[in-house]
Amino acid sequence: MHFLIDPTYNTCMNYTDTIVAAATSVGGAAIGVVRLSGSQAQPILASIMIPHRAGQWRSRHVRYGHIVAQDGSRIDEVLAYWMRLPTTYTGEDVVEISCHGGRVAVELVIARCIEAGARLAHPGEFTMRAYAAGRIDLAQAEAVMDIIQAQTPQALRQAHHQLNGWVGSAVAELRAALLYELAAVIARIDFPDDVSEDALNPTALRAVVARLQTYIDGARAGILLRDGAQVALLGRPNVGKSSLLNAFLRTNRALVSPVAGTTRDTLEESADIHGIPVRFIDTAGIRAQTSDEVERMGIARSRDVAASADLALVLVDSASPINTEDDAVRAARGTAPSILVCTKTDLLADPQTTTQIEQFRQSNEFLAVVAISTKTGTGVDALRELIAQTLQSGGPATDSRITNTRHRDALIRAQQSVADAIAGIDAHLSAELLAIDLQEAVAALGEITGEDATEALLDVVFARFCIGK
Ligand SMILES: Nc1nc2c(ncn2[C@@H]2O[C@H](COP(=O)(O)OP(=O)(O)OP(=O)(O)O)[C@@H](O)[C@H]2O)c(=O)[nH]1
Ligand SMILES: [Mg+2]
Repeated sequence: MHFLIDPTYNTCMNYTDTIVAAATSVGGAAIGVVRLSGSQAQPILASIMIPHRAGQWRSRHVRYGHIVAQDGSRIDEVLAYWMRLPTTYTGEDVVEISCHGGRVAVELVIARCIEAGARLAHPGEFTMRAYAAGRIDLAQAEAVMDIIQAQTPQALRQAHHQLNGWVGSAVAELRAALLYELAAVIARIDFPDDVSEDALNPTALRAVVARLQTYIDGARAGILLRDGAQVALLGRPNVGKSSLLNAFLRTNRALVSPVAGTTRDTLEESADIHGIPVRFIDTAGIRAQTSDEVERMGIARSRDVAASADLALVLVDSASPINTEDDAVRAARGTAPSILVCTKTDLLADPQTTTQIEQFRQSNEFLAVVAISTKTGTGVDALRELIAQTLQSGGPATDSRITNTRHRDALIRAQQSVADAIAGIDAHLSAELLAIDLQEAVAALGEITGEDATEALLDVVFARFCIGK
């Protein structure tokens, strides 16, 4: 069964239609929830369901019965309830029908709702309606999606905090401070004789810049928690990269062997590292030179991974001499922050390597130097801890972190505009020019919560959603 999406759909549409979609993922589950929203939600339910007990439909009262076809034949056995507006998710009348979770049952119930007057919802349309009704702001709408896609409990907590509206409150405070200054600037434009230049207050604007900086600084940690981080395992062949990947995952995911060059291609797996969703990338051992074409391709890929990683783990074998291959690895690692991981510490240490590791420890080349043995497990937990600390460094200890690159970019633009306004005040620029800078800052902040969101921006935000959200 296929439901066509209206290609002319855009976020400017009005919301007179009653929409329907599966709120749960379809297929194989005990229960599937079909949700309706709109003025006809309750009449549609009343027209397609025969409740087991006779009686009135009452808001927020669950009823048991059957969804039936037009000829009265039963489609599925359900529990259903209707919630009267306005304190519903969308701010409209909402109906939820819990039917059986099989694909056919859910699709037939949806088809019956459509037959009775509903229209299939567009991706994100329920949340879009919640936003349009003023139930949530744009940052909260995005948090709904983040909750659904959270990869770790900490990421979920962070998304819940955003859904609770801290971003909206923070943005409102900053906007209020800017609007206050903007009012002074506009007063000076309108009444240049009555309002002196001294009425413009760069100190208050500097406080806004500093506050914006705090949020921008914390964003890296917040975004990593939401989107996950990429950590590359780099090292010459046989150094123990795949063994370390397996230790992180606590499974034998990657092939491990004493043969140098066992891993030929990159291998990616995710793990929860102290709440951060980390994607570990095991790579082909990097050699200075090789005549094997496939190995060369693998090494090229390792270099690409190293270049794009958020963090590189550079492995050296503490039981054998450091050689030119190790130098090639260090040269290949790109600009990502890196941790030196000395492997196989259960074996007898190579004295020359021990000296060189000590030199690395003294230099600033690596963020840290850690000794591990995947054979005994020594140091692996400490390394996990260090990875988490490194990825979260600079982030605030609270959940009030910016988690979204869209928000961070808007904060950076707002900060630049405020900085321009401060420079303008210092340079005695005209009030008209200062007003433009401050208006731009206010607008950039408004994009975050949706006050100044354009239709195109809303389309981009809601395009991430799936049908039924
Ligand atoms: N004694 C000891 N041996 C280890 C340790 N870690 C790895 N090894 C051994 O070192 C060899 C190579 O390990 P791998 O994990 O396959 O090394 P790799 O870096 O992935 O190697 P390539 O895929 O060839 O680049 C295997 O025989 C492992 O059993 C360790 O901590 N202690
Ligand atoms: Mg390997």
